Amino acid sequence: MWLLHITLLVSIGLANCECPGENVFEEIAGTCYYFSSDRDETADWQGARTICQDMGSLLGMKVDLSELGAEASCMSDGLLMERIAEKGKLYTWLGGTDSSNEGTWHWASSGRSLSIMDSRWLLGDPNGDQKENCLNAVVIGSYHRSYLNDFTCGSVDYFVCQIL
Ligand SMILES: [Ca+2]
Ligand SMILES: [Ca+2]
Repeated sequence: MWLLHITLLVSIGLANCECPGENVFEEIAGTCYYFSSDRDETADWQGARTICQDMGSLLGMKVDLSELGAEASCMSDGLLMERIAEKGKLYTWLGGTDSSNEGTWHWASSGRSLSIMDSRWLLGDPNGDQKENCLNAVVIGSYHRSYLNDFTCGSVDYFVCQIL
């Protein structure tokens, strides 16, 4: 399914917009994101990473699952979490994991750490111990907000890629 989108992306090319492929990536405060929910595209965490990275290979750019807390995208972090909530999907993969060292979270692409004290975690999360080693954004409908949540890596869900 995503091959179709890549073809679209390449055929549109790097036109005059800041993010490559018109209507493929969405710019939020200067950072480019790809929301798979716009195309009803789902994958498990590793599969989602691969899709993001393959996009990057085709574009000659570094693309991976989205990360929060990078200096270059600090302006867009909060807006991204809001945008995920607006998209309305319950779960959206982000690029964090604690699979290599249970309880120690880091962003897979950059290697930067993600504190379990970060205020963006859902109250009580991370809570999955060895069973939940991948990071998603969970949308709590009654608050219209998204929060960080550790989740089963094999779950097939929407995801958001970022040009890093
Ligand atoms: Ca875990
Ligand atoms: Ca959890």
